[in-house]
Amino acid sequence: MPEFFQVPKIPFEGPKSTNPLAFRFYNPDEEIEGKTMRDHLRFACAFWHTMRMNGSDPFGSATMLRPWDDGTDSIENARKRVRVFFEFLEKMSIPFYCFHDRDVAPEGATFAESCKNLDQVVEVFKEESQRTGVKMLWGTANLFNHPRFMHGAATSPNADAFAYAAAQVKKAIEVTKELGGTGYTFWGGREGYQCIWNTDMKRETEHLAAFMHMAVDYAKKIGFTGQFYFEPKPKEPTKHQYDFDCAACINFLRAYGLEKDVKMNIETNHATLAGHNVEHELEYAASQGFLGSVDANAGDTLLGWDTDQFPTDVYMTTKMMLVIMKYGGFTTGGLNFDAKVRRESFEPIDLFYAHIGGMDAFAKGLKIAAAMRASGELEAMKNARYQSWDSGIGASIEAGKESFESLFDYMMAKGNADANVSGRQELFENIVNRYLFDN
Ligand code: XUL
Ligand code: CO
Repeated sequence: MPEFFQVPKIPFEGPKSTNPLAFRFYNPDEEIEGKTMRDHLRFACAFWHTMRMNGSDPFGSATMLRPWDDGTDSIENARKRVRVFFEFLEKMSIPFYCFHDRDVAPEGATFAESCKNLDQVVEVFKEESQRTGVKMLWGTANLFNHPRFMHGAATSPNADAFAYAAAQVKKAIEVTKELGGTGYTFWGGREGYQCIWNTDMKRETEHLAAFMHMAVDYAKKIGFTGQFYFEPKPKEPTKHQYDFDCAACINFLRAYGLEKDVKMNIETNHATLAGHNVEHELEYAASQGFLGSVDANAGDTLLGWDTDQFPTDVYMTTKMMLVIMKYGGFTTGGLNFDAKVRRESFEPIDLFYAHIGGMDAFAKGLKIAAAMRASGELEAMKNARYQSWDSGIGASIEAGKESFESLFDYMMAKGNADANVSGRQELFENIVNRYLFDN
């Protein structure tokens, strides 16, 4: 088989290496807390970005040099892209991949033709997955590109758009099952609205719930045991997305009885668009029992849209790994690079630099987080802030033994609350930096 990239398999060379095509920290077999880095991080590559982004933006046309791609929508070209993709995954030691149905296979003139196109490409995924051992992390359906979804899919005022989307997701779940995928993601796409005057919000959210129930029911029927994920994003493309953030999504899942079947897929750049940090979203979801998977990327601090950049900030990856490890790590989920190279980074080799950077940033974050966990220093300082809850009145409140009346009597007798203790934020931050510098 021809090689599409003139790049050798990326080796691990250790922290002293200056080879730009080597890992300095990502050493897949290295064990941390009794588990390999590969299993902690469960990296996945996003087909839509790595294989399909052509560098166009609203002001400029395509820039990417992709010599293997003939630029057509033919099935042959689509099948070839899959071979190229797996060569990349193998060379990068990335164990998982994700795709939308329409990234991998062209839309046909009819729904039946689209399904047939997809089957022809899935055939190659199956072959390549068997050859390389690289597996599907999660599948999904593109319910936002085609004009039929201009008003949304499950939340469209057009019942036929809903029906088309349902048919498409049925097929996408089948394909995910066929490829042994361990998850299926719902990202809202256009599930939201632009204008309250023409929108029946209640009806639309009920339709979205009905849609997800149909997906869960069908998965059970065919024995698809993968985890469903809901991916929050507050805006873009619509002004008000119904899946704004983890809190909104979890409320939606609980309100409509989906909380047992759907967890969260949390994306860094979506968190920042919602005015949160990703660690906030991770902690919120995980503490409520909804941590599923992560779309690992980064936004630009000065830009207010979804720039989907590769994550390189070790401070951020450390915070992310701390939450993920605190809640026992990934089961079905992983770190999917929902990230694209910049329009100006148009050569194939930039795909390698980008993924190496992201993987090393997370490997380093994992190591720092493990060192923090091993010493327990920060955890102990945090726990000390809450020591008033460990005994006396605090322990009694936590045990459910107190009421407003008993606390009224308690304070009447005591006269005043105990003095507060400093939060020591700056000290915490300095200690965090010590771990960053020393590990
Ligand atoms: C869009 C986005 C999607 C989902 C999958 O912002 O993140 O690519 O991850 O549909
Ligand atoms: Co995403």
